[in-house]
Amino acid sequence: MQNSNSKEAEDLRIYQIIDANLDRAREGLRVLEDWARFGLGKDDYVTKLKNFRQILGKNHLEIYKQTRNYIEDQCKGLTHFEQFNRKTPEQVISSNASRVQEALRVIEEFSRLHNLELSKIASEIRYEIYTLEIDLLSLSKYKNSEEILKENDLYVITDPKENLLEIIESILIAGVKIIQHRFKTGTDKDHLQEAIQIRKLCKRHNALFIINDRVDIALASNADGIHLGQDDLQLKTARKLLGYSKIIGISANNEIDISNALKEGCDYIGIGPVFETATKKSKKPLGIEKIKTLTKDLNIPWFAIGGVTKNNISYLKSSGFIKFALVSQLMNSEDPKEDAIMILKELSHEN
Ligand code: TZP
Ligand code: MG
Repeated sequence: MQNSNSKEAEDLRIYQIIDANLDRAREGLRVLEDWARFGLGKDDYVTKLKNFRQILGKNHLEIYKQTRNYIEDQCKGLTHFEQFNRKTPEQVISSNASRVQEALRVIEEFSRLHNLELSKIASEIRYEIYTLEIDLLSLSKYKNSEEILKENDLYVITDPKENLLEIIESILIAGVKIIQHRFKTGTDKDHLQEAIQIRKLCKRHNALFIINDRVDIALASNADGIHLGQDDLQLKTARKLLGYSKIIGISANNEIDISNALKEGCDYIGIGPVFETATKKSKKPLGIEKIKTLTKDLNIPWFAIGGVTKNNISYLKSSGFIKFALVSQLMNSEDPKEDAIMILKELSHEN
């Protein structure tokens, strides 16, 4: 049987553990809260995280605080090399969410005997943090993709080519930041394999990778988003399957389709064909004036598509168009890198 002195000493050691872990959990929550606030501007998540911090603060009893230096902590100031590897906000979110989860688990275990209320609170918050971590990561990924779409005016779509990967690599080196994989013939197996390879190249160059038509291939290749035409899956179905971390783009060429796409929450629109194009012979060109009318109140990114070339892009720009999507100009180019550099220069904001 434990005598009363050793029981008291044990309690103090437990209180010290709880004290340290309440601090740890609250610090980690603060990191997540600040990212939700300044990084994402998500008030609902800020409120939730603040509330967790306050609940833990209220339960940080004086008896725990008084044990802070009860036993000298020999491990104080120890760091782990992984701490220095955290470069992106996503890494910071993941490691701080883990920090909170671990600290809460320790509190849950050690407070069970003498403070069941705190043990239950720690357990409840820990479960909420598992979901919240995924939400914050999805929101961060989505925000990053949204920014790439907003900041870049050239969107390149692929065509089947023997040396497709080479072409893509050279235009990524040139500075293209948005690639759509358009794969209309061939097997699903080849489709996915090619998508995975392009995805790797895009990731290396920090470029957005979008899949045309196929939500399953987008998921399997871990693409950043999907592009859907009017005959493809509906946006709301794609959203259900893809979740909120992925970009969804829509092809639209009339008022109704544009208005529906906006209502359903699409992230960008491809509008065209501007001119006649061999890549999509079946579609009647809209022409510049019609596109101007369709887009006059549009306040999400939209890309003019169809017959856009290095020779007409500055004219289109002077007509008020800002963003462009193109296939053949770069896919059939003798020198895709040089052409991409030239077009990007043409589209740069200094011009
Ligand atoms: N959607 C409308 S026009 C078009 C698509 C996919 C094809 C554009 O291809 P190109 O070669 O840039 O004219
Ligand atoms: Mg389609």
